[in-house]
Amino acid sequence: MALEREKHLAERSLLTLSEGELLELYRLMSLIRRFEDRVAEMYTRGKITGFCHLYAGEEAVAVGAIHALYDKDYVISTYREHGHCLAKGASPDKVMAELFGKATGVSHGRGGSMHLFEGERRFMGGYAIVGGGLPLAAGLGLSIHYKEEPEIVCCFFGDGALPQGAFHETLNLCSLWKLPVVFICENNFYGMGTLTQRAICRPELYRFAEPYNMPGVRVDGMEVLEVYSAVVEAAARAREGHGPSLIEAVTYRFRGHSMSDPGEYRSKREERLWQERDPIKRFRRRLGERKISSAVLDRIDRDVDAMVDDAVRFADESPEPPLSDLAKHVYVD
Ligand SMILES: Cc1ncc(C[n+]2csc(CCOP(=O)(O)OP(=O)(O)O)c2C)c(N)n1
Ligand SMILES: [Mg+2]
Repeated sequence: MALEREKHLAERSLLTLSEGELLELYRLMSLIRRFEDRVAEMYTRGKITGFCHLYAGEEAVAVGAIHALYDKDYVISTYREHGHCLAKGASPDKVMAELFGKATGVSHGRGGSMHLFEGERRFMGGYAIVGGGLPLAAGLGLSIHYKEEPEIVCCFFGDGALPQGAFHETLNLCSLWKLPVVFICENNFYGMGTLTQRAICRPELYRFAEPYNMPGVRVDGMEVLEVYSAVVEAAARAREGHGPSLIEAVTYRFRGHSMSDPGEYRSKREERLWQERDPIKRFRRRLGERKISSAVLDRIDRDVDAMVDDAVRFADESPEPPLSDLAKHVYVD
């Protein structure tokens, strides 16, 4: 599925990344999976309400891509953004507290699941409007370009954003002005219950890069190192002033579109086939090739479990935002 060159680069990353970095990639994917599992549980128990879209199955995309960035680079995402926010280094305590609507949350309890924002980590938000992050990414890129700063922007969006005018306008302008943006389309084959091929006129989404005069590649979004390698290249290109790139990461969400979607439009067989490609299990096997033992990985899983337990406790015990703060943190001062 992915282009041969991307596979080759991923092989090289397995050899060249340090053991510490490989373990960090594993830790973050494990953290996101366990975090999302607990979010589902807390939602069912009524601790989290409102719209809530989980990222389980897609962890390799956020983790691989964000590992290829510097801390100061910007990330902007969609309403399925818990994973991106955690991969960008936000505290699980503060993300969970946001989902609980508590004052200690990353958005002070004002945003909830779809509107995480962590300015200090340069995580520039989740957005409920499909395609809503794309023009904002162009704005961030323009600001960096104007101020001659060294950072870049990494913009995640779903396949559902491709037919939007905002996608086309943004790619055109970013290419024309050579803005430092890496566009990552998370193609999980569905926009809510609609198959991509029923909504978009061509199946190879990365080829939408061509009319906008930028490189486009497709990577296996269930292989963290493939995503990482592709973003390393695209980020270098953006940073050197050569403009944006489009990366299509082919992936799959393991749960329904949102917590209220039983996902009846997908066959059990299809779901099982993708479960077999679970990015975390696959990466465990790859780490075996680097002689990293499963005992080490099991220990990471246990540490992550404890961290997520702490996050739930922190969120549960945190205060609600007081009524006196109702108008605070809503607009920038
Ligand atoms: C402009 C706009 N139109 C419609 C919706 C309703 N809506 C919410 S999610 C969604 C599907 C988006 O799918 P995709 O971009 O593939 O992201 P995924 O959920 O698969 O991660 C739609 C149509 C919306 N939020 N915004
Ligand atoms: Mg989709």
